[in-house]
Amino acid sequence: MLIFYASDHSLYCSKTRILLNHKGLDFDERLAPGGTGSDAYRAIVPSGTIPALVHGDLTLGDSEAIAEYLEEAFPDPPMMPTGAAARAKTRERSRFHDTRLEPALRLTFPIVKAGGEGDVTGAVEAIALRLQQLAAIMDDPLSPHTTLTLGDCGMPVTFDWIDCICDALGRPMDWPAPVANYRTWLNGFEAVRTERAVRQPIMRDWVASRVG
Ligand SMILES: N[C@@H](CCC(=O)N[C@@H](CS)C(=O)NCC(=O)O)C(=O)O
Repeated sequence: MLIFYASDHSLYCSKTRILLNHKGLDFDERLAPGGTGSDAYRAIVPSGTIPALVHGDLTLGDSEAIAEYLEEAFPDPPMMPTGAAARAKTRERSRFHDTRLEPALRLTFPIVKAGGEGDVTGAVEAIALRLQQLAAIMDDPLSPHTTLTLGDCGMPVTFDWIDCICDALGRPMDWPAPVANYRTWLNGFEAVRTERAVRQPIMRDWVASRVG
């Protein structure tokens, strides 16, 4: 049995949930006891972060480590392409999500918490730059485009958060066409559609309760 420590609104948890569901894995989803960072939770997961996975004797934090473990432990259906170049492009996409796109989105969180006050233009421009860069990264014949990969799982819910927050801040995102097309393609996967449908009302409530 897989134990999955997660929360309702964490986009890194959405990334892992999409992967678990796409692979058809059974898992027991739990909240971090005492909350993330608590002594109780750090006694289980030393980093104190979500998502985390427990599988038998193995305890893993970090969505990338979890994704790569699940791919090796449960290889069917495969979520990595064949060939060193395409596999590397998959990892590049995933790392770009975690180290570039999500941190740009994260700039908006304190603004939302402050009721819309702060450097809205700076944050929206930072996200727009990352989306343009993503479009360029994917415009490569070696970039995987056929089946859902580890590199894709973080994107759909992060994209929804971008729309939700940018709309609420009065600065709707102007999506680069390749990324808009990529979003449509991602939505062809049931695990993506299910996760988006569950998370959208949660993110809307979170934003609406702060930015009226
Ligand atoms: N790079 C990590 C990021 C995980 C992360 O930032 N998790 C947040 C929730 S979205 C968290 O646990 N924050 C609480 C804390 O850092 O104590 C991953 O991919 O798992």
